[in-house]
Amino acid sequence: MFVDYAKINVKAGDGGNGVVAFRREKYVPMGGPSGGDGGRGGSIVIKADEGLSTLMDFKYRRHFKGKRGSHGQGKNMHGAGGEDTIILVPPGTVIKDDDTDEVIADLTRHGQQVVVAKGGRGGRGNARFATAINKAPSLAENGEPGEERWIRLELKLLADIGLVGYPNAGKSTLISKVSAAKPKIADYPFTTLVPNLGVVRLNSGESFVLADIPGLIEGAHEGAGLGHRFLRHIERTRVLIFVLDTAQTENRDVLDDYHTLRRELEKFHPSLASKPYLIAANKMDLPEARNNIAKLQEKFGDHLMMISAATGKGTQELMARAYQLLSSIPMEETVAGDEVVLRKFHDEPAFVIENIDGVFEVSGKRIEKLAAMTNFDTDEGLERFQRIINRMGLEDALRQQGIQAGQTVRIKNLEFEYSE
Ligand SMILES: Nc1nc2c(ncn2[C@@H]2O[C@H](COP(=O)(O)OP(=O)(O)OP(=O)(O)O)[C@@H](O)[C@H]2O)c(=O)[nH]1
Ligand SMILES: [Mg+2]
Repeated sequence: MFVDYAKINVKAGDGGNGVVAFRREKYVPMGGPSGGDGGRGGSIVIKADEGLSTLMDFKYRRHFKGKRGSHGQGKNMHGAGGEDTIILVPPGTVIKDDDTDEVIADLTRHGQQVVVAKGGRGGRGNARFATAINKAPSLAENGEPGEERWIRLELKLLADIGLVGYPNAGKSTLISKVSAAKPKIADYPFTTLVPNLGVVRLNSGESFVLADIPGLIEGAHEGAGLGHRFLRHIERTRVLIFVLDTAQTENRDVLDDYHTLRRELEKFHPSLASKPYLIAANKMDLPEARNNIAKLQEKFGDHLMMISAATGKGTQELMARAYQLLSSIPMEETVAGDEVVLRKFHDEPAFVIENIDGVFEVSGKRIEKLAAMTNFDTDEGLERFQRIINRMGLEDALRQQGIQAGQTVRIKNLEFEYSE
């Protein structure tokens, strides 16, 4: 089964909690703080692996949860970090944030990888909060929650040359003649339902990858037929071959076919229409084809190659020409390095306040994270929380919104009563 799209949820591991502990030593009634830090949570990493060719695995598994870090322990022992979770995808997979549509990474080569959800850092143990004034703090942080988001995986095949044409034009017949690919061939439209790739080896020893996609019809860019779903698989090709039914076995006009194909490419993405191309005038073994030669020659001149995919006549020459064209175009590097590819962060406000029927709801990643990391069981935890939110400017902002003593402030599942 060929699957080229998936939507998955990734949740990195939470950091382990820091702990409160004190040294116990002989003859020392009250030792210093010795609570260790929690370990970092495991991140979720996506990595390209050439052993894969589809996103089929994600049809059945849509949630990925990272390992959490261990909690800290007494005697200054830090918790162990959670191991990263590695998700393998085929090279050619584009990863997008489902909320923002932003491209997180474009993994084109084997081994490239990107962190899609970062593990939370471990909470600090009380040993880290000791100061000259407070030598025995009973304050420790909880671990930071791991990042979570929905992401989309879109596979765009990595082929050098793409075949485009109407249904029944002979694309699959052609790829089966010039490569080892064995697609289904039949004289009804939309025989090909998913893209086929074939490796073409020229007599000269060179080779390239050819892609055969389902036939295009008018309106394909809007989803007519099957075209739309598969047009993105030729986005990365560097040369196109328009395969035309020169014999017009379906009584259309051969030049109309060509203009429709071009228009569909253009509307799907202008970059498709501007790729270097050749015209393969197919089905030249049929007598009807001869009537159309003159006008094709007039229109395309040098771009035109006459072939019969059925008998193989002219197909080797077409491949050699296509390769020549391909090698004259510089390789476009889509990504630079080998490791982490691209990762964007937004500068978000620390919090947003909404007044819902007199309850002041405070949300925002930073403040929610702080709340999750605070251990409210101790007075010191609560005090520190208040100190930090005031530094963020929360109290001022609440006052600006007209909060009165006795009203409720809610942060996620925590509620506080406001007092001056
Ligand atoms: N006479 C003749 N028939 C051909 C030639 N090439 C393909 N055909 C026939 O045309 C019909 C369609 O061929 P396919 O290769 O399946 O066409 P396609 O372009 O892949 O079609 P879709 O997958 O539907 O888009 C089949 O019956 C082929 O045998 C040719 O050069 N000459
Ligand atoms: Mg086909």
